[in-house]
Amino acid sequence: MQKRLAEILQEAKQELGSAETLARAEELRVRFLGKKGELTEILRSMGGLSPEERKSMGQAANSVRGEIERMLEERFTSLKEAAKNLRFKEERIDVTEPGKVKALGSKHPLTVTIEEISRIFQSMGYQIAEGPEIETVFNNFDALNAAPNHPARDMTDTFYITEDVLLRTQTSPVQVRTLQAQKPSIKVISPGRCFRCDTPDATHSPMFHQIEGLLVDEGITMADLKGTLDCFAKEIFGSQTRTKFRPHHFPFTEPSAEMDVSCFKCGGKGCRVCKGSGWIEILGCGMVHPNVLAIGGLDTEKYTGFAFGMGVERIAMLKYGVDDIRLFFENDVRFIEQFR
Ligand code: 2U9
Repeated sequence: MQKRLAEILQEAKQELGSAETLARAEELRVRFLGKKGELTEILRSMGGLSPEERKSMGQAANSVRGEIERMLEERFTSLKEAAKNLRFKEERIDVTEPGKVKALGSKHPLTVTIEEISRIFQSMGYQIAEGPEIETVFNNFDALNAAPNHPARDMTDTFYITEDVLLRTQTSPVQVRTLQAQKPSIKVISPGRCFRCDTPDATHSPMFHQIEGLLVDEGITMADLKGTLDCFAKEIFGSQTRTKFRPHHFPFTEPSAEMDVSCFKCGGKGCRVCKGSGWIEILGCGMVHPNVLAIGGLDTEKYTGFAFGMGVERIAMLKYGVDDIRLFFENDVRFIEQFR
């Protein structure tokens, strides 16, 4: 039995010496010290020995057990230490490494322009009105006093869905809806997408954006129109900006005009931006035609109003020096990110 004990100790020494993993060390612990292990068997079988033999064998077996326990403890400690060091090595973070820069998105320049124009009119008390991009021919043309043979109605200029339904060519139908739904005073702007059968080039796009405005109340005159739009021009192009109004024609307004602003680049002396004239055309406007007010159900003796409309792309191109409208719709990040 003594011999066997010495062998067990020797085996345990050898096996533990080559145990490379915690799982293997645990396996050996069970094998040598577990309830079914040989050492336990030996201790259990000592009942049949004489008291002297039992004493000396017990001491020997316990000393072997103690020695194996000590070796196991030592092995477990060193394997745990090694596992910890390996984890530290694997999970090591180099805090001096430069961070990965995440590409940040930015607002589209047309969104920025719409927001700026909207903010200016909102500060003057205008509400924002929105409406469908698919409209009736009535709201897009008839209600706006467009003659039955008006060229804009032509199939080659307008995207028709059916004979009576189309993609709106301007945001005016939104104001038509407002006139039908609300009583004066009416004070709205309508930013939105519009569609015309245009072949894309540097200044044309079949999809573009407009902001139109409408104010209707008692006693509204051309002076209100001029004051409002002059104020808008100074807000968006700077307080030095001067405005001038040139007669024009629209079916929905009478009288009608186009508003020019003094060139924000050269101040009016003449440069590349204003093509030497000192002035830049910005928008169209006029006093709402009585026919339009009447179709909207208003008493034209009591109410008058003014309206205006501008192309958002044109304003954005001027403000940001963009020379091709198609750049707005190509979604090239190298273009978009310049407006951050
Ligand atoms: C109602 C009454 C009147 C809207 C108006 C303009 C003048 C205008 C153009 C600017 C450049 C269109 O994008 S553009 O080509 N628009 O000049 N628009 S007054 O007048 C209205 C609208 C609705 C009920």
